[in-house]
Amino acid sequence: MAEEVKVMGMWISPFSRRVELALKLKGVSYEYIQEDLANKSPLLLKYNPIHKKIPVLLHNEKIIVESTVILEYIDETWEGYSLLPEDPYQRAMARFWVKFIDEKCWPAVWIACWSEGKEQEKAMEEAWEHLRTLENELKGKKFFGGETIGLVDIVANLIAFGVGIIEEVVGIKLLDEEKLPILCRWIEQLLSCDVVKECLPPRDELLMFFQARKEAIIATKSMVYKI
Ligand SMILES: N[C@@H](CCC(=O)N[C@@H](CS)C(=O)NCC(=O)O)C(=O)O
Repeated sequence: MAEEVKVMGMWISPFSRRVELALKLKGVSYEYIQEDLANKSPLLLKYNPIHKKIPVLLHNEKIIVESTVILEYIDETWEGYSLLPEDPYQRAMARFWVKFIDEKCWPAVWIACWSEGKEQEKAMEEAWEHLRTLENELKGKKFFGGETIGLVDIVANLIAFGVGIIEEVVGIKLLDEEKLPILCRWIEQLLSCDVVKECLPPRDELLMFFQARKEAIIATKSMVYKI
């Protein structure tokens, strides 16, 4: 019987792009279901009643939520391309960097992008500190996964895909080639991979999305940190 693999996501979401990229690296065909987060579908609420968020992976009768949990499920379910290394210590280290990106680095980068004035200056310093930590981890390597894209690269798409465009919209420079040459070279290398290109949201649409977000923030004078 043919497998049923579906991804509920949103075109702009780096979290659902993670899942798509992992499935593509594994060579697994899937059906993509676009979710409207402004008007969440009964299916999303049924499949992810706790977080009510995308992405959701549907594999035959199984439902898996939370992107990093989904990535490990994908790695363990389908053979071939490996997202995590073989060695238990290296696997532990990859999971450490995944947590660092999601819990420390990305929140700091996001706040630096969308805050203003003194708060922004402070947030940018914090974001740089975390980005420099990632830069150090990349020293001597092409990807976080070594010679090939691994779990950490997939998770770090957050930084590679959208930050450059947000910088353009809000007029800041976090991913500065002089400050972070290794990280900037990693972004270039990652974004030039064909499989990654297939997962990139259209640049123009992303630019329009973030422009509209900026205007909404200005109009309502509210700083909404949620993506
Ligand atoms: N920790 C979650 C984060 C996913 C997430 O933030 N998804 C956003 C879209 S990018 C969402 O569904 N937001 C809906 C909401 O917050 O109500 C994961 O890694 O899957």
